[in-house]
Amino acid sequence: MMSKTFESRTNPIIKDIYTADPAPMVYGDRLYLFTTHDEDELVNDFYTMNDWRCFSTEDMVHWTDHGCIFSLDDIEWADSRAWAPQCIERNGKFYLYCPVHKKNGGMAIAVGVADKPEGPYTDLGHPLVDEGDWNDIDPTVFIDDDGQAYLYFGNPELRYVLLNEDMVSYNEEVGICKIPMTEEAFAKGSHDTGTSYGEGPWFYKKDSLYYMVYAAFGVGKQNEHLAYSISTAPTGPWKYGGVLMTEEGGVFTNHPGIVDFKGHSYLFYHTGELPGGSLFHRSVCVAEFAYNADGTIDVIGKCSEIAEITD
Ligand code: FUB
Repeated sequence: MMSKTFESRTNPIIKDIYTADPAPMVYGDRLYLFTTHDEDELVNDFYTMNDWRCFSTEDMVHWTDHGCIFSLDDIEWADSRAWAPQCIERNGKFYLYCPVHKKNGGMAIAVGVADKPEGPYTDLGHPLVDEGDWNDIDPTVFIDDDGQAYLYFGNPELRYVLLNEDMVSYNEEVGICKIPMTEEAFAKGSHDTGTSYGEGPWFYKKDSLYYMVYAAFGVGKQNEHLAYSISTAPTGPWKYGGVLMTEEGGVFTNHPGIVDFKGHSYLFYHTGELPGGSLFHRSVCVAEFAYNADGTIDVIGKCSEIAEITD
């Protein structure tokens, strides 16, 4: 698809298709927003998601729609569920980590590689993470100051691997590490581990603190809220930080993506707010927020207006 431009001063940002699972990435003077894509027509009344999309902006209001940048058609071993991705740059290459359903069953994490943020992405040819279970979804990637790259993922358990310098393999000696799913780390909740951690982790570092933001299940709640945990080390121990966005007014899922861009801090999330919206027809939104002096974050409200960056 040829790219096209549009202006959006209100949430949801993208109004002509349903998008979910936002994953922002700053590269140069642009913010790139990777999303999943909820198809209009559902198959088996379930998430019907075939490709990944990319949008970019210099000011949060004027966007370029780069269209489909990677799809199930590009992954020979996958057949459905083009779920929540994240992209990162290393040594001039771009790596897009994507959960997919394998033709022979179960979920696994694919990697697309490209020379530009907006692709096109080429599949590695095999899964990067494939444990043969259903936990291998929602990858989040981060390169620490010492060059070590981490790929966290998982529902209902939070797990990680240490990526090698090539970003398309991981340290097999260390293997796949399981984070202890404790109430100290993720609060009491109603998901399978007994904690609130659900899925959609978003891992990053700000100043000297590591943050794990995620979709969470509160006790007695139907929909996901967003919560966060913090640590002074990249592999924990994690300490529960609090609720980031409540479930009120949302759809069953929510999914965080956090980034600093031109001096502003943003939380990307999704809702069912577009006309025709539903749990399977979601839309990506953004809210600006500020950190407290000690690194904690107060509850962030869903918002309608998007301010243009003019400074
Ligand atoms: O969009 C499909 C799945 O729903 C994602 O992988 C989860 O994070 C949830 O948003």
